[in-house]
Amino acid sequence: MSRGPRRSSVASDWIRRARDVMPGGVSSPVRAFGAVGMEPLFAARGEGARVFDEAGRGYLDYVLSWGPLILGHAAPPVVEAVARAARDGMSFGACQTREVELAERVAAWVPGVEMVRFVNSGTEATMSAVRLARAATGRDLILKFEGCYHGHADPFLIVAGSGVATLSLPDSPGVPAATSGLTLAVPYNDLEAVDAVFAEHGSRLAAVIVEPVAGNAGLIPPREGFLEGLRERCDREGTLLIFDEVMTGFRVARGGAQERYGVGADLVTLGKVLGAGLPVAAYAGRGELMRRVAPEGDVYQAGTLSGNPLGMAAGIAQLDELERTDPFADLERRAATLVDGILTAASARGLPACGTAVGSMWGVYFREGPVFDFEGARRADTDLFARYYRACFERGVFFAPSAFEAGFLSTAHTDEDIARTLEVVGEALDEAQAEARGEAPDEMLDAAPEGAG
Ligand code: KE4
Repeated sequence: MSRGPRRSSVASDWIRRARDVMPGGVSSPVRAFGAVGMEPLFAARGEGARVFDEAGRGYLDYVLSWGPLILGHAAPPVVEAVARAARDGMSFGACQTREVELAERVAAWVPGVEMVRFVNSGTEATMSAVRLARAATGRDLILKFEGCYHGHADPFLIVAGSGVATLSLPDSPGVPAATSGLTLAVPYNDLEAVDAVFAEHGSRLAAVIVEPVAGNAGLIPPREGFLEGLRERCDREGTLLIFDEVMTGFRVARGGAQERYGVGADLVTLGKVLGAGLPVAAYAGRGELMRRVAPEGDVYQAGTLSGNPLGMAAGIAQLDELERTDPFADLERRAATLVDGILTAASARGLPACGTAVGSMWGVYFREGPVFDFEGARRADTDLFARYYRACFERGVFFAPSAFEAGFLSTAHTDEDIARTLEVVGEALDEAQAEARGEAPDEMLDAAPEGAG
């Protein structure tokens, strides 16, 4: 298959203008494409499994807004629901029935959830859950895992994953030692390291916060017994277990990781799929804990746009469509087909690679497997990844522009899309190997801008 056309000069002009008025030209660092040495994509519109740039080129999209778009771009039920809600008003700063309807759906879908508080981002959800855990236990320390990313609030920027890892940032400047000193971090999947923390600090630990499937260091599933082990240790010490399901919620199973692995958390944070692309997130749990939150309780947390009517409408529409179609098994099958195909393509070229799919989240590392923690993820070949990434993108496949991110899949991705993607992956690996041998890629063909994906 021919390579896609050269990036348009239109994009370069927008990137220059963006960088004049926005740090790095982006609203979030992971969008900058820095780790893959490219100018960022400017998305003009999306349709099903594809996103289109400002020159009208289409790309098969496996980023899907970093997870929210499980039905694909501009899914009709979601768009119609949001349009209807918008015609009734953009925001009220008052109660409205849609909040109740979405909260009831979350309580029905997510194991162990009796009450929900909506917020506007995953970061807000995790920082509020930690505040609640500290209030409920009267303790200050939290334990997180290296490579896990729980948003950009100060307590979490400790050996974090996602953009922090992508940019090889140290623990971010601006986080006071007094704050970072309250967060402990140990390797993911390492219960011995957890035991050491509990032995020394157990009585001061308010919460263990974990991504039940680590999706911000590539994709690292929990080892057998890891999540159960966290549950046991938290029960023993009176520490609360927070599952950060912003990424796994409504994606690794209908009821998220709690359902998939049969391990109950005390608090769950949710986002992404919950808002279908609008800024909706939540923290949730059993009533006895959640009733501590103001105004019923004394733990303060608030938000001007929390429970926004458009976001609520989007979330209801997306969850109702997932309820109607129950696509989870089919999504997992397709994600597994994609990963197996990438691993087969790498192996056929003598390239070490490992990876897996959990539900419709997936990840591949260019290194011998398996990968159990962040240290292992960081030993993947990021140079090969960058060459492979650029070659895939030029052929119309948009993966996350970092080796430290999970990929996603939507119900809009067809078997033909997966097959086309695997064709591109093979060509991209050939090109990446040729470049590594010092053979310049052949000139990009200036195909018509009808869209490469
Ligand atoms: P936000 O504050 O970005 O809405 O959510 C933070 C967050 C919390 N918990 C988990 C498990 C998450 O994955 C995230 C955000 N994920 C990243 C991508 N890996 C968002 C992309 C970005 O930073 O732009």
